Amino acid sequence: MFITFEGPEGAGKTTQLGLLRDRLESDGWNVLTTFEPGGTPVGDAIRQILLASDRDSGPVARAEVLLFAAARAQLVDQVIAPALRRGYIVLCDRYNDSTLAYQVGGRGLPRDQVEKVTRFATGGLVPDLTFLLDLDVRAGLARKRSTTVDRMEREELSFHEHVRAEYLALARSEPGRIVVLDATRPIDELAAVITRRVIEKLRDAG
Ligand code: Z5A
Repeated sequence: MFITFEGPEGAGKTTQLGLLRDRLESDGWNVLTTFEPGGTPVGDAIRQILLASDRDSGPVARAEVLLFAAARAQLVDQVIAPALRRGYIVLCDRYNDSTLAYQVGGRGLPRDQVEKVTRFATGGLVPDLTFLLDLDVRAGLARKRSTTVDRMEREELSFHEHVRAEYLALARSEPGRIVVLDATRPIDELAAVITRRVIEKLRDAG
């Protein structure tokens, strides 16, 4: 089973992914966790280009999509697909929906073209379940601003508002896959809801 965590910066994706991994492992499941962009040597190098460069010297919007897609192709072929074949539950911090939210919603690139690129990168691998941790943009950035600020986080507030709106539109268009959660709820409450949904899904899958 392939499960992804999505949402704006500081929404609590990494926190919830770790809690779900611990719970599933304690129940005896084999779990593999990974993240984007990164998770492979090529992906980690691409991450440096994407997040470390400043606004002027960094990739243009079309190059940005292609770099995220290249990192994802490596991750799918070298990490995610092999783990799924071995019967692992794979938990991934960000995936295709991030590209649609940030590069279509935030950057304004054409949806049909970005969808084709992401489909090519993943070979059509779609998550079985996605948790979208939805959070007011200012609240998310405030949670993050105490640490190092990367190139995407330096974008205008309106960019992040568009990202959030795109995420919510995606969730409306795929209610069977994307579960929207209010990320202001306490960490343990969110973890309980997420665990319940995953256990239901595992039971449905037999
Ligand atoms: N990006 C893109 O543009 N296109 C793509 O295709 C992909 C990515 C794949 C990756 O950043 C950047 O790349 C990201 C999108 C873009 N842009 N930005 N900006 P990243 O991987 O370095 O980081 P991130 O994914 O944006 O965020 P994060 O740091 O991993 O945040 P998080 O995982 O959502 O949150 P967290 O680390 O679990 O928690 C943050 C803090 O909040 C921490 O102090 C927690 O203790 C606290 N927290 C967590 N949950 C709660 C609750 N429920 N209440 C209160 N406090 C909480």
